[in-house]
Amino acid sequence: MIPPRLASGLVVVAVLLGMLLGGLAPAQALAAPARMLLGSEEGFLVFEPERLTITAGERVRFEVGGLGPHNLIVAGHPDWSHEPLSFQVGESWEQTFDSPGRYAIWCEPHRAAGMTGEITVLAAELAP
Ligand SMILES: [Cu+2]
Repeated sequence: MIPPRLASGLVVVAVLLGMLLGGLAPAQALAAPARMLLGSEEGFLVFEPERLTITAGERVRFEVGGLGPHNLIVAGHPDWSHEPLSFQVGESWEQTFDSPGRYAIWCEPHRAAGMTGEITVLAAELAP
């Protein structure tokens, strides 16, 4: 058993070490990816959130949230799109968006049903 006082001291050291390393490493590599659901958990044919704003170079984790099949088409960017249909709730992939701009997105099978959205990629120098 580690005495409680020593244990809390170790936690403080771990947190400080984390902050130190966090300050040295590129923030981008450490930040958790933004997350977008394809299909809501209630089964609605939507992206959640419908609009997402990120910074160039940031990655987004796309995850099937409900009743598929869904895919992701990014206007003008077949390289960022995920054309294969995903059937399984929880299926996910990540994509990095490196060019600033506003990009319409949609799910091919459900575009007519309104499953559309937008991803805004801000230039890194404009980011807060
Ligand atoms: Cu869909």
